[in-house]
Amino acid sequence: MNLPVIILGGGGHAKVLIEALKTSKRTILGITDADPAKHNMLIMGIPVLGDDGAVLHHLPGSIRLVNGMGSVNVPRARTALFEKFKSKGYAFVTVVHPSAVIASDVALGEGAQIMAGAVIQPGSTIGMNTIVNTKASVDHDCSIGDHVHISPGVTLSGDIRVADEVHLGTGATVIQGIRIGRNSLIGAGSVVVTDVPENTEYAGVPARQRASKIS
Ligand code: JB3
Repeated sequence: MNLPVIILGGGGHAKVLIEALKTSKRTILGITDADPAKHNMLIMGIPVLGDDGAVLHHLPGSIRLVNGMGSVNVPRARTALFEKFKSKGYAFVTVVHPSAVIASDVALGEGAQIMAGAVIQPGSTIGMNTIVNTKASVDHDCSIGDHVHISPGVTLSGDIRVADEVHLGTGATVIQGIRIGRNSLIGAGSVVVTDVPENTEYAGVPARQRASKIS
C-alpha cells in the first residue's frame, strides 16, 4: 500500500515534485518549510503544515517523505535534510514522473527523483537522494552516486562514473567513459571530455578546471 507523503521544502523544486506525485496519484499530506511566511499557505493546492517539526507528529511507519529541497552548486543543504530524517527512522520515496523513460534493469536508490522526460538507459544505477531533472539523459552502464543533481537537459553518454554530491549544471554534456570525482561542480553548458578530480569546479567547452576549489 502506498503511504501518504510529506514534502520537505515548498519552493520551486517542490512544485516539480508535486506535479510528478499528483500525476502518479500519490496522496500528499502536506509540505513543511523553514520559512514561517509560507506556513498555512497552499502550494498547488497542498497545505504547508509548518516547519519540519510537523513531520514528527507522524510515526515513521505511517508516512513517507519526499525531499523537496533542490540544489544549485553544492547539494549540502539537501543532503543534510535527507540524512537528518533518515537518522530519525523516516523513509523517503522514490519519485518518478510517468513520462520518464527508465530501462527495466535500472536501480534507483532511496529517495531518487526522476523528473518529466528524463531517460535512463540499461545497466545504469542512480544513488540515494539523487535528482535526474527534467529531460536529462543518463545513457547505458552509468553509475551515479548519492546526493547528485543532474540538472535539466544534462546529457551523459555511456559508462560514466559520477561520485557522490556532484552537481552537473543545466545542459552540461559528458562524453563516454568519463569519471567525475566526489563533491565536484560542472558548470552549465559545459562539455566534459576529461576526467574531473574530486572537490573541483570545471566549466567551458571543452570543460577546464576553474581556479576555485569547492570547500
Ligand atoms: O534547476 C532547477 C530546475 N530547479 C532548481 C532546484 C533543483 O533547486 C530550482 O530552480 C532552485 O534552484 C532549487 O529549488 P528549491 O530548493 O525549491 O529552491 P527555492 O525555490 O529557493 O526553495 C527552497 C525552499 O526550501 C524555500 O521555501 C526554503 O524556505 C525551504 N527550506 C530551506 N531550508 C527548507 C529548509 N524547508 C524545509 N522543510 N526544511 C529546511 O531545512
